[in-house]
Amino acid sequence: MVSSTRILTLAAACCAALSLPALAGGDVRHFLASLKVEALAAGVSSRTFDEAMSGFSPVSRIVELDRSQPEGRKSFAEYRKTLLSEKRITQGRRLYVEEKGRLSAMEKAYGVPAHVVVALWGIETNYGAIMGGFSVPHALGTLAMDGRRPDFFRGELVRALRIIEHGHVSVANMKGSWAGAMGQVQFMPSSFETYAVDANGDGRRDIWSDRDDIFASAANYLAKSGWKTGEPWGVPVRLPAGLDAGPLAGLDKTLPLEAFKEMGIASMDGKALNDLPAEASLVMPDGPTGAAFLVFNNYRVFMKWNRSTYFATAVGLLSDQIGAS
Ligand SMILES: [Ca+2]
Repeated sequence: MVSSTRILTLAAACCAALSLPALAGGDVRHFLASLKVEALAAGVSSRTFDEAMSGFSPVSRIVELDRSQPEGRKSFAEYRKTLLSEKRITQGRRLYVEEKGRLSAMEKAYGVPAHVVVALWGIETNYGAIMGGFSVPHALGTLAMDGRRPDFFRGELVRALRIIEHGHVSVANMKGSWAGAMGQVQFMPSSFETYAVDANGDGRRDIWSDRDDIFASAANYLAKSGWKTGEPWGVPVRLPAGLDAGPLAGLDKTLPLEAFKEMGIASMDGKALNDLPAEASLVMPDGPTGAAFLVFNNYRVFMKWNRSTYFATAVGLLSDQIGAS
């Protein structure tokens, strides 16, 4: 049965979408005309533009999703349970072994460990299974017309068209999330232009279907964002009873590891924290009563990929599970 609240929500969503000036045909034509001038100036051919934007009108589902942001009602404990399922861990371990050849080449080239790249791939798209089924140009066009950060999304759209122009992907295969994140590593077009790599030398940077390119592109992103080879992302820790962790927690506070050790903070099995980077921050995604982690430089690198402690911690924990296999 559909509740009345649900009906009201649907009605609100429907009318919010319909009230968009973007949905008026004349505005779409005007938008496309001015966008085309910009795209052509950025090196996109008229043919590519017409093919990619053919039949474009703002996608009301995307407007709805965009307006229901921000997420984050879930606790980290719940998020972790979903993302670090047994199935995802097992599959990650299997792929880590199966893809040893490609992953070793990637490790050698970028200094980023294989288990970290496999974990990112697993968290982003469940190892390529869920890339999002939206046309990236149409999704970005919708967000560019929708008023929230129009310049950002318009710039991303022009880049998306340029990626097609350069032959990295066809219009039909340029699929991604509703927010325009593309392929198996969910790069925005600007990240693609900066970090995507053609690792197998076929002239295309194919983050949609080529695992050489997918692994190398993810590793290149991390390497260029300051990854320190040989350092861990972080470590789950146990706090001593009675420690008031609230004022210590947060990425804005960095302390010598020794200071945390002196407070009695230890590894989960109660052992001393040795062989770790000299500076750390304490992260407690669910607040002072939840799980605690001491994190290092490479955790901040995860956060350059996605500015969420939930995301960064989940990638780190999954990488530990995969690496321990
Ligand atoms: Ca390639």
